[in-house]
Amino acid sequence: MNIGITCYPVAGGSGVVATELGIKLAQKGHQVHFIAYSTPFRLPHYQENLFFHQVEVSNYPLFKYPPYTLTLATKMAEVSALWSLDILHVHYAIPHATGAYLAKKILKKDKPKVITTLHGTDITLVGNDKSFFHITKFSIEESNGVTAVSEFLKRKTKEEFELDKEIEVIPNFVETKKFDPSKPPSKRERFAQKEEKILMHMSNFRPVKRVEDVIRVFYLVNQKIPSKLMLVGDGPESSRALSLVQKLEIADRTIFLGEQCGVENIVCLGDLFLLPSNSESFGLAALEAMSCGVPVIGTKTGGLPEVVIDGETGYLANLGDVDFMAKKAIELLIDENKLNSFKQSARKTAVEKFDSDLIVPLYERYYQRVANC
Ligand code: GMT
Repeated sequence: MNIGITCYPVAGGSGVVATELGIKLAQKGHQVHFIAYSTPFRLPHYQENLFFHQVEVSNYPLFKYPPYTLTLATKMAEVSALWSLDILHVHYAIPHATGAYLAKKILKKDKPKVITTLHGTDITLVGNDKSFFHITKFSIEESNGVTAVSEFLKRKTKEEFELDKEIEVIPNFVETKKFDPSKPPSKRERFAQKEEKILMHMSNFRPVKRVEDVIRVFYLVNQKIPSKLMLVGDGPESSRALSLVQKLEIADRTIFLGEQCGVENIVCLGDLFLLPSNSESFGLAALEAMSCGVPVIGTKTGGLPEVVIDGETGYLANLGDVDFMAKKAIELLIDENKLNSFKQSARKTAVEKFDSDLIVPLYERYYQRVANC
């Protein structure tokens, strides 16, 4: 099939899923056209069947706010016509589903069919901000197909927007051959002594991630167990995180790595992964950690319970219950047998439930179904 994919090209779960999906589809012989304002950050330099089309952002002086959705829609229409796209798959409702709707109006054709994948904050944060409510609801309703990355997100979307529309749940996936604990990662000794455990967190450091909870959990764990905290990513909460680390006097045990490429080499160094978010629609970072054989300590909110099996591949706590998370982390880290069994279960779950070879065909089947409607 000829497939257009639009996503946010910067670091972040939805961009990662869209890019990895495009790469896999291209490997399987589909022609994949990315349409975005810059090259998606996980896109390889060159791969057969993969194309990138840049959306211009006009800086004409009259435009205090450049109308990105309009240039996006124009580019979507151009690429759809030129490359006879069958499917235009947009990730994140705002503004991508709206751009796709406009592109279809420009084209005045039945093809391409528009599929919108909802990732989470497009619904939980952006979508129900009153100023975006109607356009989000409209753009979802006008899509030919809609998918959500978890049952939680499907329920939430239907409730928030009072939608009757069918939403297909296709969970996120991980390439378990890449996020593989048996591959030797970057040198562990660069970050921690042999006897020290490594706790890991990776996110875009937005308030929803509760990075301060990550640091407080580590602070309690570190009082009992020689350990290091590795923080991967960057974002608006980075400065607060840095201040808290200094206040708690654990700066010598905390490693801020910032945004990184090749995170599979870093995440595999962890003994435990911390994700105490307010609400994750899925928690792709947790899945990538599990694929590396790293158990997850997170919160029993949102879609995370669909990924992490409480008491088997990690532990899930009430929101903000830092003491419980620290207690469970210590329990695991001092019991080598238990830790190993959790590590094995985490890897097994990722391989058996969320491997890209299992999930990508679900998208292909869904494309076919929508294309034939
Ligand atoms: O995590 C973020 O804030 C970024 C966001 C995105 O759209 O890039 O992530 C969302 O989509 C990911 C991929 O489907 C999910 O794994 C994350 O759970 C979800 N984030 C939230 O729901 C907060």
